[in-house]
Amino acid sequence: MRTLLKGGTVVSGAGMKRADLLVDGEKVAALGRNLRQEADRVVDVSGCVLFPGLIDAHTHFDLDVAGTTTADDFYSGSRAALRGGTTTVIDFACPNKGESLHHGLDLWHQKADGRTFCDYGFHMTIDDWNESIRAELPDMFAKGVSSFKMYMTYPAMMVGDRDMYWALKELKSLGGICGVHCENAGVIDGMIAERKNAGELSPASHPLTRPPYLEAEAVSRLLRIAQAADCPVVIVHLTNREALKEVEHARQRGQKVYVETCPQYLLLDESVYFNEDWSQAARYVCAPPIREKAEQGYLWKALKRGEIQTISTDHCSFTLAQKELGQEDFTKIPGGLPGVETRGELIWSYGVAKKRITAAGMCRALCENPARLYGLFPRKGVLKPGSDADIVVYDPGASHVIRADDCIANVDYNPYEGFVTAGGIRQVWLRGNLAVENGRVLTETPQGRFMARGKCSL
Ligand code: DUC
Ligand code: ZN
Repeated sequence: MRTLLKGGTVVSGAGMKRADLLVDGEKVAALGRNLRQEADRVVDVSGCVLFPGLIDAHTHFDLDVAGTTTADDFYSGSRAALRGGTTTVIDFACPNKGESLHHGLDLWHQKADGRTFCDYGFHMTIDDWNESIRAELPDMFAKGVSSFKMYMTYPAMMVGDRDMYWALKELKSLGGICGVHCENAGVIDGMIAERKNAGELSPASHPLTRPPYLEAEAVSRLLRIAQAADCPVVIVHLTNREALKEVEHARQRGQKVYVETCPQYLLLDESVYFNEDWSQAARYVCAPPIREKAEQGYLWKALKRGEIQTISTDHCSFTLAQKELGQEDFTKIPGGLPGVETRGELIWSYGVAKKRITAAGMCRALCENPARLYGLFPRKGVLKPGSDADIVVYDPGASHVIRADDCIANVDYNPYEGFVTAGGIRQVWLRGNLAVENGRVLTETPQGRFMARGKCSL
């Protein structure tokens, strides 16, 4: 089947150009002005902007957290992702401490295979360091897992400085890349104990016990450990200016550092936690917390200057009933927000349309850079002959209001309720198949494929 998408403007990380796009089967076949090749169908996309399918390199589907399981599994989460223009997710496989990486990988395949609507890959969480985990690493690459994750907080998952150093050294020798959750666990623990002793158990205590400087401290420490290991690293979900400064220092020393941020840090501010209505405040609990409004501007500027490479969501959704597990104690509120369904429209509306970043900058942050960073480029992240025909047809002339009621993720609230979009997603194509049109997911059965990924090329 050959499909010609005619009259649109195609975006890449380098810029925008008017071009028709010919799709043959699952692949992009040609790109150019006034293409005349024979096609089985012609789709008029005039006035629309065509992005490569978006990549969300930070999701948590079907994850056990704080005595409960995320509301979205691979089925509902990936369907919501696709509706939002995301044609590839990279989720975090999480073996428990004491379990093997292979066990974690098998478990994540069981959760995802045959149940995922978009293409998908896995990062592997390293939450333990010993000889048998070290010995498992080469096989992870052979099985298509080329990126890893470590935590500097959360007792169930965190690794200490020595183990992080050894793990990074090993990843350096294997050519792997590692994302790290940076927050200072010890001081946060101390601050939480103080709040609890004072009886201050509402969500307002959440941001106060995880201040931005304790994120910056962990970023600084991680980057010194990475310096010792001579290994590139990714700072995931970076939220603030002081943390960015630590990245700048490391880059000045000659280190390779990649930075990810998320829509919640670009668009929301910490006043959400100070709402008198418990349920309103609790729904925003995530780690790191949402920061002061001033931080948003620093993040947008860093994106514009190319100091932040990617915007992912950290989609980790819980229903309002699940959030109530922490009604008596803010530390028991399961942490995380939904986001996978709204990222593309939000970043266009509040980034591109407001001239904070360009369309090419959005394409770099949501498509090209994650594809390069996580070994998917040029199959994903770009529209050129030979790449997968994953396409988002974006209509900049449309507009709608984001409402939880209209969303299909398995959550009964939306952190961006009432946000007005500039433009909207008209169509989403997954490997040459029209998968979403005007907000409706057309495919009834999950068509997503596991993506065995190569090494970082960013
Ligand atoms: N932060 C969250 O809020 N939830 C999931 C994992 C994380 O790092
Ligand atoms: Zn996360």
